[in-house]
Amino acid sequence: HVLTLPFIARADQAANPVAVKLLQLMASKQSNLCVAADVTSASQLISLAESTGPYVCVFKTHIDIVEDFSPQLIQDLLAVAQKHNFLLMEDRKFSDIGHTVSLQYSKGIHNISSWADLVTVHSVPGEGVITGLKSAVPNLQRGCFIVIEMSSAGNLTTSSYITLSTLSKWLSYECVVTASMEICEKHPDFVAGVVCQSPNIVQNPGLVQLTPGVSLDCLNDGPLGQQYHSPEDIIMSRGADIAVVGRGITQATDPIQAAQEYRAKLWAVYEKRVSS
Ligand code: 5BU
Repeated sequence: HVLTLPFIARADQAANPVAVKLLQLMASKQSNLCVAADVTSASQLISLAESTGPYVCVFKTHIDIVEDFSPQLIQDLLAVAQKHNFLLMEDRKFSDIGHTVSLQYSKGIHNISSWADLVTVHSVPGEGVITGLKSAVPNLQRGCFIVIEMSSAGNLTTSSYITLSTLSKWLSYECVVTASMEICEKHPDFVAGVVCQSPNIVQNPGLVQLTPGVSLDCLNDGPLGQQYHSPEDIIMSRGADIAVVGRGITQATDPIQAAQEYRAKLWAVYEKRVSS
């Protein structure tokens, strides 16, 4: 079963080269922590990468929120990623037609494809969104994560609370999951994994499950809609391979200590999972 297979064994079964590298580095670094670096200045971004870098497998950015963005920031980010051995994920959630996403990926001031090992993409536009992204990076080792379920309250991708009266909602949800997984299977060279909240969506051991909405202290962020779960819940019950932690680390009094604590707790639950 996927959930009890160690990351290192799954690396042999991954088809996307970034997924192979990711699973190997998770095993060697003993980290299944991704920090969500939702900060708005270049200096904050670099200092967060420097301080949390030793404890993370993936450093996730929203590069379009950085107010003083410059190409130098990317050079600095790449240097820190190399120094601390983590991958860069731009959480762009591409969601347009293939031609447009290929431009959004490889053009503009952020030139995402030139530096981000991984990007996120919505499956809503259909397969063309993947073909479009792929066409922009014919000679680069890049990968994507397909967003299948979101963590926010009231999102339209949930199958929870199934009753007879919500059967049609459930059926349409099942179709979205199935169709999204079909896209994954059709593009194994480019798809590294999925972003979701439930176990059993990922059946292929070569795909990685990334799950946001993790906090040791909070249950939600009020009207903004985020919903949090504990490391135990996210790794054991929800099937996450990698847990995404943003404010739990970035807004902690001591982000280094918080990153160490989240890494240790998340890794301990993973070890429990594979030994069960
Ligand atoms: P937080 O501070 O731990 O709530 O940040 C969560 C991060 O994960 C943030 O960067 C979001 O963009 C990202 N995210 C999410 O929270 N929920 C989702 O379903 C997806 C991404 Br997809």
